[in-house]
Amino acid sequence: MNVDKSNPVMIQTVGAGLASPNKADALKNAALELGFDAAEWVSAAVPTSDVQGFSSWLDAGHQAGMDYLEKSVSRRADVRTTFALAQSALVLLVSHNHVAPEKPSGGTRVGRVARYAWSFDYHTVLKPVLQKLEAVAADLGIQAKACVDHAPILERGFAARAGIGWQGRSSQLIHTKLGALTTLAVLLTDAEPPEILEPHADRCGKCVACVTACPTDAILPNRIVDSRRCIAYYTVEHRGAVPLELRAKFGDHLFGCDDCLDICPWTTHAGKFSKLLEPIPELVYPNLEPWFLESGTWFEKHFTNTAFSRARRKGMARNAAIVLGNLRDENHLWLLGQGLTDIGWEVREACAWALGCFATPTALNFLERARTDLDARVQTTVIRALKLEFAQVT
Ligand code: B12
Ligand code: SF4
Ligand code: SF4
Repeated sequence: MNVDKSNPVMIQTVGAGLASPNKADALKNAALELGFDAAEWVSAAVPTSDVQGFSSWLDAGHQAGMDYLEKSVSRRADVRTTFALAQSALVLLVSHNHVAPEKPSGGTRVGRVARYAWSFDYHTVLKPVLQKLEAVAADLGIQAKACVDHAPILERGFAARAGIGWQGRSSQLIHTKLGALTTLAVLLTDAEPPEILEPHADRCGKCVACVTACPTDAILPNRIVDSRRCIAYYTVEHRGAVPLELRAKFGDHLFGCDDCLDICPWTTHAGKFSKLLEPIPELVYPNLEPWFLESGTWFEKHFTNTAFSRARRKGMARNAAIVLGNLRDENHLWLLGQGLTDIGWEVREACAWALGCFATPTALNFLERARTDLDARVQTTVIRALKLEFAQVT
């Protein structure tokens, strides 16, 4: 992939011109008052080295099936393609280091959900707050456009250059007080950046805890993540079947994965707080049963404005089947038997694998009935399961 080898994109001063330190401070303070846990200014120029780093990551295929990333290189290289007036950015950080709520009663509630998905979708929750911040900026005579995740911006690069934290070995942005469990947002503005902090020093030292904790060895030596091995990728973004060789390593990860963030000493020392994002018990401990029993329409209605909606019912039922296979609790066999008749081939295939993990008479009985599944992908897994190829011994 070709990228511009010239210097960082030079952005001409237009629009609001020099932001007086007072205006810059006022906007930063407004962000903190609105509930963001940290905010720092940075220039909107993107260094060529970051674009090259992103391009090499793509060239190596680390984006797995996230094809949309490949189409966005030039837009990521110059944020003026997102906001023509961009001169500077106020980088915003919000903690999702929640205290776990109480578990609701009833249903089948097993499997771990990553903390960012414990609250209503952060894109939706943060939108009105960011709109308020845009309005404050307008009152200060600054034009601004807020971006959270969806815009083609190398957000962690912006955050690191703003000095708000550093990219740890996990590739996550780490903040000394908030740790690694944070969400990033960027407010692009037409103000010339005020005095900018030095990029944060790397505070990983000799620690390699995140690399060791990753169940699937997805963190590479050069501080990047290979999505083709990452549980967060498979459980959130990936459609279809999950590679067989990774499934046992998923353990009880139902949606997303925080293993490399939880283990980080900066997270373990961080206080637990989340002002803007509130955990919802039904998202922290979801009942897996309706994912096997109800329709996609039911799912969309119940999980609208949640991160689960990205994986859809079929993705969540597939993830649940893998968790149930890894847990091997006989009380869950009926759900996997039910899943063998699912409309989605990926759900039936994952259930066949999971029943193969049990390899008990009841599980094999369910599998016998699925031998004639019309989908070749499902049938292959059923036959392998019946040959006890997936049987897990404890
Ligand atoms: C694609 C994506 C993923 C992918 C790939 C993850 C990855 N590490 O790249 C998958 C689906 C696996 C994923 C998982 C998760 N994600 Co994600 N993801 C993104 C997304 C949309 C793009 C990230 C990206 O561009 N990756 C490609 C790599 C190469 O980019 P990068 O890590 O930012 O690399 C920069 C530098 O390393 C540098 N660089 C890279 N190589 C080199 C080489 C050289 C020589 C140089 C100089 C520089 C350099 O350039 C890059 C740009 O600055 C961002 C949102 C956004 N728009 O940025 C969220 C984002 C990174 N994700 C986020 C989160 C929370 C997660 C999860 C924790 C969710 C979960 N609990 O399940 C996991 C964490 C996994 C992990 N350890 O990274 C947050 C991170 C917040 C933070 N504090 O850092 C973001 C910023 C979303 C947000 N708005 O909050 N994610
Ligand atoms: S999110 Fe999980 S699977 Fe992905 S890199 Fe971190 S620990 Fe590994
Ligand atoms: S766990 Fe250790 S190596 Fe990984 S990001 Fe945290 S401090 Fe850095």
